[in-house]
Amino acid sequence: MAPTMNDVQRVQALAEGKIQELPPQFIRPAAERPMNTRALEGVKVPIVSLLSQPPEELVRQVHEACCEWGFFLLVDHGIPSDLLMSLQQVGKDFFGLPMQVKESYANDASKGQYEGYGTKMTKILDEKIEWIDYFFHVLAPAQKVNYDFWPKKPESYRKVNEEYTKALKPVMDKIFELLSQGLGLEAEALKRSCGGENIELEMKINMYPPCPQPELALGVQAHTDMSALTLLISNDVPGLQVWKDNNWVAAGYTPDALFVHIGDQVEVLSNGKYKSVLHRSLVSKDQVRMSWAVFCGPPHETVIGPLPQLLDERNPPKYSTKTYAEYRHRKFNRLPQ
Ligand SMILES: O=C(O)CCC(=O)C(=O)O
Ligand SMILES: [Fe+2]
Repeated sequence: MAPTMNDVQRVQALAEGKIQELPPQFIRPAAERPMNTRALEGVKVPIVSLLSQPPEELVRQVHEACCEWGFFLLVDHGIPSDLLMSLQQVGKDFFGLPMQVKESYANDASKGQYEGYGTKMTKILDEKIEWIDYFFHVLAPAQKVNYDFWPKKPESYRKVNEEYTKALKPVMDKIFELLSQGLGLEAEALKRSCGGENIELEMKINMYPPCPQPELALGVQAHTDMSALTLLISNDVPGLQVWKDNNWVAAGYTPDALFVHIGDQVEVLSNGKYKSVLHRSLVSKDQVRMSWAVFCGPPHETVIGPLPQLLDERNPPKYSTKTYAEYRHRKFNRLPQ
């Protein structure tokens, strides 16, 4: 039977119960525990300034970061600091509302309603749960937005999120352009392949409450994003780690930086030139970590495969071509792509 609202144990509620020990369903197997898999010290993730000059240098930096890491921090992106602060404030205010109010936004995956307030559940008995609650909704395009799913409190939630979407879109466009140019393609190539102006933006607010035994748990387990690109900001509590050359590397916290993740669809389109970055997030003993991830992905009916311009006899396709809907289905059900 599908879980009803009342069976879902929110991680935030569990954390507020001041438990001393982590319940067993959150305890990771030894090989995944942050205490046994520490991030390499002294290695830093790439940082790219959008003001880097000349333009070829900017293309080169993004290309190198995405070939080697599939990830970089973007600074000087032009999104005002106070807008980033407001986005964080309205998200924080929502999670500060009484549980009963938050539950009125509960999602219901069993009915195909993915938007709303959620906690990841698992149907697999020995699979571990992540130490996280989240809020998920569509930001764009306008015809796919359903404001019924958005938080109505705080009142400025909608206005701030709309402003953020408006400010983020040109940054997303610029990143797609730079990525396309780095592959020797025309600037519009990658975005056009992801549906052009119909590209879908989804907001996921991740809320990681303080965790009694953070060394045994994960906020989000190691994964790659299904999207084409993910653009994320976080509060000042570090936690994100990215996988590079068989080690975890901490992304740290850089004020106002946008964390840019290459997702699976750009890896496929680029025929593996750009890496979809494997990443995970850790939790803290006494601080709330929050992050705001915007997943940028093609409309589900879009057919995605290695771009023909990148293929020749020496570069055969490394990935199969399929709709994004089919890709998602296979990923969710852990079927081979
Ligand atoms: O919180 C983070 O920094 C990462 C979250 C994440 O990977 C995701 O939501 O897909
Ligand atoms: Fe992710």
